[in-house]
Amino acid sequence: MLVTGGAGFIGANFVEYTAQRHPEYDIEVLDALTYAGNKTNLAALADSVPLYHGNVCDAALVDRLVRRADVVVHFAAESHVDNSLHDPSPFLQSNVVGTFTLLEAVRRHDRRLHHISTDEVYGHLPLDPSLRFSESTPYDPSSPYSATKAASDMLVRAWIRSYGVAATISNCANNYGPYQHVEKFIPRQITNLLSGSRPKLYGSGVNVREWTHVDDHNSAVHLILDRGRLGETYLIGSGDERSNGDVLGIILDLMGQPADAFDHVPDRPGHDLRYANDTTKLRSELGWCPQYDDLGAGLAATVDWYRDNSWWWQEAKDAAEARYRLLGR
Ligand code: NAD
Ligand code: TDX
Repeated sequence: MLVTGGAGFIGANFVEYTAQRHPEYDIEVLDALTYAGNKTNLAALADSVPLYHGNVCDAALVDRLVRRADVVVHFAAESHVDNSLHDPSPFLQSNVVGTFTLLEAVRRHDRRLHHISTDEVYGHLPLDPSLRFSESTPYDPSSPYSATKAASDMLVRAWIRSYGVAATISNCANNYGPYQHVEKFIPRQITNLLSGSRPKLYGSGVNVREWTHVDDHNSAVHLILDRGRLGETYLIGSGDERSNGDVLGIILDLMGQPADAFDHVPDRPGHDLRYANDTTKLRSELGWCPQYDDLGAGLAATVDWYRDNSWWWQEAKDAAEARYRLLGR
């Protein structure tokens, strides 16, 4: 199994999950080790999981690695909305050209591909809880990040239809858990508090996300690899929707801070109001069921992980906050 982006947040958790629960796979990782990739994420598996430091846009390297794999799981991407608003160009390269490069190698060597994507490709929803995205919701991306993920999904769909590539796609809701980069909402607030700064809430904090533990995302990916129908798209999400203000409230409480110990900062331009996925297809066809059904407990474990691993995030934190200062957030 070739895992692209396996040194990033979800990819590293996926490699660890696969090594522990699916020993039938020999795993190789291709990762460019951008600011978001960290080879220490795979240190415990260094003897059994080779890490190739390279770019998914490098056609010769990708060809070589895809040729000797049976299955490719494609996580590699630029993943942060705020960065895409500041400078979209690496998103076009890694997310669009990178997926194209991988698809061409998969097509040449007739390999099985699973493409990891996001529910952000569908745009956003009003706060009405009866409305959810489904696999047939029209694409309507808001940010440069989601536009490039939408483009990558469209390429995969076209390669399936035109060339018969053996691929599946999943679009997951927001993930949380260990190894998440400190630029993202939950780790940013936890590490702000651990370093004596105040959390930063965009706008009024009413925006809603469907928080899904990274291991639940990865269990869904394995079900799709094992039993998903080729050519199909599956939505993934826990069903646990919370406003950003509510999530921040839980973190403040867990960390022994008063409920008002945070700052409102200027809103993200084009900020999507709500994401929520109808996961009936994944649950009824493949029997998926999330194991992390208590966000408070999941967040408590995540707080402990960041508290115990400040060596892992300290340098990245300083760089991420310097980027946020440029954005005024
Ligand atoms: P991340 O930013 O933590 O990790 C991305 C990894 O990809 C890093 O290791 C980085 O070095 C690598 N990478 C980036 N560009 C590359 C390139 N050109 N060539 C090779 N490697 C490259 O991201 P993440 O949060 O782990 O997201 C992984 C995937 O899951 C992405 O495709 C993202 O769109 C998708 N996704 C993320 C979430 C979420 O909540 N984080 C939700 C749904 C879908
Ligand atoms: O400091 C912050 N304050 C804040 O209020 C940050 C960093 C974020 N926010 C808000 C913006 C969002 O409404 O929190 C919410 C979550 O923000 P992010 O962690 O940046 O995630 P989001 O923009 O929802 O996108 C995430 O989920 C879908 C991932 O980053 C994407 O890779 C994934 O596709």
